[in-house]
Amino acid sequence: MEKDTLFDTRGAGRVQFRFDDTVARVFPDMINRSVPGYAASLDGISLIAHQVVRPGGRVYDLGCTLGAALLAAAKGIGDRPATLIGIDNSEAMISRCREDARFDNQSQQFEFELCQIEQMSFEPADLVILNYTLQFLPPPARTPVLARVFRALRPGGALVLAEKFSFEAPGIAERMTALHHDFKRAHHYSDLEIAGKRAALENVLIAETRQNHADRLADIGFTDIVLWHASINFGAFLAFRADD
Ligand code: GEK
Repeated sequence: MEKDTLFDTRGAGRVQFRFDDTVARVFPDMINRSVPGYAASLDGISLIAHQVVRPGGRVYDLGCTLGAALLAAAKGIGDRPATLIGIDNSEAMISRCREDARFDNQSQQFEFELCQIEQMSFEPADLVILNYTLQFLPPPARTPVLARVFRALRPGGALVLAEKFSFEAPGIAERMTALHHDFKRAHHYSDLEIAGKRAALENVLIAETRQNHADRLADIGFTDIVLWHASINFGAFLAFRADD
């Protein structure tokens, strides 16, 4: 796995964060060292996929990057046939997925599409995953995307929504940011790298509070909304389209 050094001495030069080829090369290292609980969220996706994906079902991973969440879902689905579709608007990511041998020789069929999540149309689905992706969509686009996801889900189908969270109370926000930075230091990012990445993500990653997310999901019509995973200022919701 190539080590993420994008924000070391060259950090100041990277003005705005983009999911380009330099990020694609180091992505697994970057996300594991930057997102507390990332591996646990993938483990949870396996368990959830095991429960909700029926034989012949369909799974979407929106903002699939290198397809880690799809592989996790496939693990949970086991030998049931299913179609797993990865969507990303980064050419660097989708071309890597298409060449990745891990998506061959499985019971499931994998498809990768280069497109904007905001512009896609969905086929009926058992499970839709947004694993740390919604936070990169412009805020006004978020409700329409989630509403289309809801309509695409079959009754009993589920959404996994993992995000970075913001906090309204300034004291809590400060503490969570300090803990997150300590997490990164513990994973051998320097203060320069932490500051460089933070500046590059400004206005690119726009986090919302847990309450905002939960309220929006409920307004759209999701039921049994639960925060099933949390680690410092990151976490994941599970939400269902009720059975008819
Ligand atoms: C994982 N889910 O490893 N349309 C399509 N893709 C987009 C859009 C958009 N509008 N905006 C951002 N992306 C992955 C991790 S990373 C999260 C998800 C992170 C894509 C973007 O190109 C990137 O690949 C992904 O969303 C976000 O489980 O790096 O913190």
